[in-house]
Amino acid sequence: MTQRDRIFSAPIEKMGDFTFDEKVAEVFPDMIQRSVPGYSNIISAIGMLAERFAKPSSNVYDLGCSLGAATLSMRRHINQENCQIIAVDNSPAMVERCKLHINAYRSDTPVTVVEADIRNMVIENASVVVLNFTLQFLTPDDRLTLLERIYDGLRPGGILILSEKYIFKNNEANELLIDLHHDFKRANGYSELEVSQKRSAIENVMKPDSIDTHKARFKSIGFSSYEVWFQCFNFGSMFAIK
Ligand code: GEK
Repeated sequence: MTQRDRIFSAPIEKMGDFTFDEKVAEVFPDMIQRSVPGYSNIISAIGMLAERFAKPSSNVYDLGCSLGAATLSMRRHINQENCQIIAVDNSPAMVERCKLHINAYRSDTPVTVVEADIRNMVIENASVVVLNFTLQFLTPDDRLTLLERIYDGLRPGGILILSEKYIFKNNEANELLIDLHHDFKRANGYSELEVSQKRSAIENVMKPDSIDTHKARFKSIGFSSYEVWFQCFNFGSMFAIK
């Protein structure tokens, strides 16, 4: 049983920037499920995409793995000789719990959980790379550098799955999609105070890109095909194939 997220339920006097600490890790499955529209659909589809794209004797990366939801979904679907999953997060609280989740079951596809900054990870011989709502926490310069390194580490035909929160250039559309996201959170039991306090806390650590920015960056890096395969309100997921 996972604990309910009540992190922003009481008034907070001085809003600190959001961090992935012990308190967040403890309630994370509840938090992400109630905050990210389409999260479970995306996790399931990541498993399906990994099943298609994972190759024998290759590496599969889950960058910013949190508690390992995408890794577990991929592990259930991948059936390739000598294919291993490397799950990475720089939050000690997340990594500690992720290891417990992964080690709860055995499987033919080995998983290594690494506590590291994804900006310093060596990415090589990759058939699948997942960035499920992680890239958005890096600075714009770091986003480009990491995506270039992922491209270099992917085998030809390999896939990057990139899920993000988006911003939209048209102001009216942008505001509507943000409002719909907040309605979604209220419908999932978050109060007005929780919605507004989380918004203030996250605004300083997360500057989303537009879908056009993502596509232009994929193009400039050299990916041969890329497209949005899922969108719900201002959240979605894209693939980019080398
Ligand atoms: C899921 N993918 O459930 N290096 C390593 N990890 C990082 C870094 C970094 N530089 N920056 C942030 N993180 C998961 C959900 S959550 C998304 C991903 C969210 C980690 C951070 O510690 C956190 O665990 C994760 O990226 C983002 O499919 O909370 O909105």
